[in-house]
This record gives sequence, structure tokens and C-alpha cells, in this order.
Amino acid sequence: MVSLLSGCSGIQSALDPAGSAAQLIADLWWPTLIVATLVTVLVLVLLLVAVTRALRHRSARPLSSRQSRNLVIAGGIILPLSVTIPFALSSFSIGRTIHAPPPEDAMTIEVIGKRWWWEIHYLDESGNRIATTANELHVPVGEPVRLLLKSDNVIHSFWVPNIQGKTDMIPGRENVTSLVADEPGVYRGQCAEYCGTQHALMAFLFVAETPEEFADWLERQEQPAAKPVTDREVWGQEVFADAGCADCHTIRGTRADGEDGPDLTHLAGRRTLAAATVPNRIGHLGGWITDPQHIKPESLMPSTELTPDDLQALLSYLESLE
Ligand code: HEC
Ligand SMILES: [Cu+2]
Repeated sequence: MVSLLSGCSGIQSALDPAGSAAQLIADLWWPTLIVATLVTVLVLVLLLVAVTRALRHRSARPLSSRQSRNLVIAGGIILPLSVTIPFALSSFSIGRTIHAPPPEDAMTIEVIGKRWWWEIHYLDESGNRIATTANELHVPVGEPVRLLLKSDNVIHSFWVPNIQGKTDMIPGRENVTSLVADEPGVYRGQCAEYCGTQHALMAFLFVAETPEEFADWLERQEQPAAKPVTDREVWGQEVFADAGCADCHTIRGTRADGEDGPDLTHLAGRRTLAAATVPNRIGHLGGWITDPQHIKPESLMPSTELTPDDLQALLSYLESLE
């Protein structure tokens, strides 16, 4: 029982809504569950009654053809329709409400499904990218946000269960959806369309914060990377260039401009690594760089062999990228 109920709360649960769309979905889901349970119980009881009666009165007179016709009309047509039609109508109307276009002046965030992580761009009013990050989507509480959902490989599906329903990310298409977070908090989003080996480890954090906190965060994301200060950080930056990291990763404000992997400009400010697979702590970071294939087999980042000193310097540099 406890394990059954544990699905009703938490940071990745459609039954613990923190946004108006998720609230509407939950409000439809509970009555559906209750009515479906009642119908199942009713059908089983009727079946039991029929079987026991048949066993007891083997010679009982069958129903007249009129009686059995009425039974079929009432129990086989009217009853099921009167249960399913209200649900179909409210599902249709909730679907329209939660997928209604956001207000014209809503902020736009572009999210691109990658193998197997999320590239995130914040756009200004004219659609220019002003900040880029990965695997951590921040939004201001109470403000509707427009999401442009894309994929450059296979079909993924964008889903933050506590906030909104799913929307597919389809190659060659741009799906638009919107959401509002009503309560501050950190929720977990998960790819909801099987997309290959690491589909299960294609997650992200959804951070709903006050408009002031969000404005500070976005302003930091717009800045180029912090310059290395200590000798070790300067050394680490050289390791980053020499070890080939810059071929795949961008650090804005430096010569690193690779595009195959996540933007690392403000890596140290993120809570997790590799699409919410491990916490962003120095030990995990060292483990990830040395052997990403162990943590996320077939991920598109190769393992890199570094001397312990080079690795330590690289870690100091990456940790300075607040
Ligand atoms: C061939 C391209 C490639 C190279 C070379 C590469 N990476 Fe990556 N890197 C990726 C990809 C792709 C991901 C995303 C993996 C995932 O989450 O599935 C990634 C993820 C990461 C992450 C996690 C970022 C986040 O926000 O989750 C870090 C940190 C990182 N790489 C650092 C490095 C460093 C340091 C080097 C050099 C030693 C390096 N990478 C070399 C492609 C590359
Ligand atoms: Cu996916």
C-alpha cells in the first residue's frame, strides 16, 4: 500500500501537481480511476451473480426475447455511453485548455532533444538566442512560458509530470506548447518516448523560482564564462583545449566552440551532470570525464585518459565556471 501511494507525491509525479495544467490532468485522472474501479467491481459482481444462479437453478426459464433485448440496450449501450461520454467530453475540453497558445508576450524557450540530453536556449522577443544551457530548465513562477520543442535526431517527448502533459519532439518539426509553474520547487522532467539506449537516463531538472531569482539566473547565463584566475585553472583551460573537449563543447568567451555536446559556459552552476544522471559534484565530474561510457554506455561522449595532475587542473577549471 505504501509503495502504491508513493506514486502520488514527489518531484516526478503527475499526481502531485505544481502547475495548472498538471492540476487539470490530475482532476480528470482521479474520477476516471474511481469510476473505472466501480465499473470493474460492478461487472465482476454481476458475473458472479450470473454464474451462481446458473449453477443453482439449472432448469430456470431463460429471459424472454424482449427482456433480453432491453437488457442489452440498457446495460450494453445506455450505461457504457453515459459513463464514457462525460469523460470523453471533459478530456477533450481539458486537452484544449492545456494546449491553448500562451499569451503573445510570453517568454520563449527553445528545447532541443539530443542523444541523450536536452539543449536549452532562451530567446528574446525577436527570437534571437540570448542564453544557452543544458539539462536544467529554469522558469519564473506564475508566468506562462512558451516552449518550442525540436529534435535533431529521433522522436523524443518532453514531459515534466508535476507541471504539464507530454509533447513530442519530432525531427523536422517545431511543436509549440506552453506551461505555467504555480509553486516554486525543483521537479524532474523525463523523456517520454523511447529514443534508444539511454532513453531512461534522458532526464532534466525543472527549476521553478521567484521572478527575481529567475532574472538573476538568466542574467548570469547570458554572460560569457568566468576567466581562469589561478595557475591551476589556467592549466585546466589548456587541458580542455588539448584533450579535444573543445571539439564538442562550447565555453562562451573562449575558443571552445564545439556543438556536439552541452554548452559548459556555466557548468558549475548546474545541479546535475549528463541529463540528471549524477549530481554535479567534483567526484562525479572526474568520473564522468574519465569514463562516461561506464556511467552512460553508448553516450556520445568518449572516455578521455588524462594524467592525474591534468585531470585535477581540468576539474579546477570546470568548477570555476559558475
Ligand atoms: C565527441 C564529442 C565529445 C567530446 C570529445 C567530449 N564530450 Fe563531453 N559530452 C559530449 C556529449 C554528447 C555529452 C552529453 C552526454 C549525455 O548526457 O548523454 C557530454 C557531456 C559532458 C558533460 C556533462 C554536461 C552536462 O551539463 O550534463 C561534461 C561536464 C563534459 N561533457 C565535459 C567534457 C570534457 C571535460 C571533455 C574533454 C576531456 C569532453 N567533455 C569531451 C560530447 C563530447
Ligand atoms: Cu529521448
